[in-house]
Amino acid sequence: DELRVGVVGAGRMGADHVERLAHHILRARVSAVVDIDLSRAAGVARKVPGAESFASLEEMLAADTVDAVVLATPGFLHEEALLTLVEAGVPVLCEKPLTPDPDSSLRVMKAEAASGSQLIQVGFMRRFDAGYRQLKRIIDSGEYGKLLMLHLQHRNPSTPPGFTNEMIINDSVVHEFDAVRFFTDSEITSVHVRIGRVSSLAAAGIQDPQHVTVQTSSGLLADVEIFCSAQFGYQVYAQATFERGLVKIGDGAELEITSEGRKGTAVDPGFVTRFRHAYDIEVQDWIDAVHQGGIAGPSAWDGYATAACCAAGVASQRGEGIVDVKLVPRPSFYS
Ligand code: ISE
Repeated sequence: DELRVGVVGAGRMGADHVERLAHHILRARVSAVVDIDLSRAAGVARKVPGAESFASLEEMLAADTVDAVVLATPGFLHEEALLTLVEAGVPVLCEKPLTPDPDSSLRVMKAEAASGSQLIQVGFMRRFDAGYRQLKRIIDSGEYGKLLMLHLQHRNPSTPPGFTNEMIINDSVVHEFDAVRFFTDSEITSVHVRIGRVSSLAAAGIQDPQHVTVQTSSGLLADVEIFCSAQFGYQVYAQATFERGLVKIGDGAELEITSEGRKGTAVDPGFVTRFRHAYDIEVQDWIDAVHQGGIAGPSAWDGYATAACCAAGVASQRGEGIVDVKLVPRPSFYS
């Protein structure tokens, strides 16, 4: 009883998910790889016995070779693909973001709710990271008292070609928006983005680093240093301040080496390695849930709510100061 999974988008994340599904995930196999660049799809599919390649989602669906889909195309292509998949009743693990803006996320949410079943899980993989889960458990247990503040740091070595200043919010800080919502079980009500000193090493048009402050409906303040041109490697840290203690996560380094007058640990090169285990758990839990007819993680509501935070963040980045996040009431379908 293996699920036949089609991976749509054969770029960095798509290819990584194909490799994961082929070698690390139980009760699933890759049956199709789709990319608008058919030779790229074929290049990835070739590594998996039995996987076919297609140049479009429609061609893959017409061939009737998939039970579920991992959507790993760029975010601006998600809405159309999600509407097609929901219409066809195909479960989908959609890489973040759900869609790039709240209006398109709302359209996707409405189509899903109308279909009557939760078909969409959004790929906020940090919720499956061991450190994130431990911190969430500590917050929920109350063992150090009430959570008072979150200090988050998110650093990438450099920005890929085509990365824009808005993508610092929409592509990168979107993870912190989801993390704050995950940790606090409350929605973000305002976002403030400030830009101070800019690195001379940032790509043209990128104002890096940026400082983001959010507040939640439960009053909590969280701040984020986002720095996408940090040069040295990849880091994602969180420090939680409680009434009676501090908890820090993110330094999952396994080896500390002392040699030649220095003591240190390796820095991850990027998110594919840093969150490898989180992606593995995310995909396995999703496959298991799809076998049972459901999802096992962030829903289209989480995709919509974070898209609304991003819209506020980009407005603030453009100089609008503290911008309120306005959400439609949460449909009972997502409660
Ligand atoms: C990228 O799209 C991701 O999702 C990574 O997790 C994040 O660290 C990076 O900043 C984004 O560009």
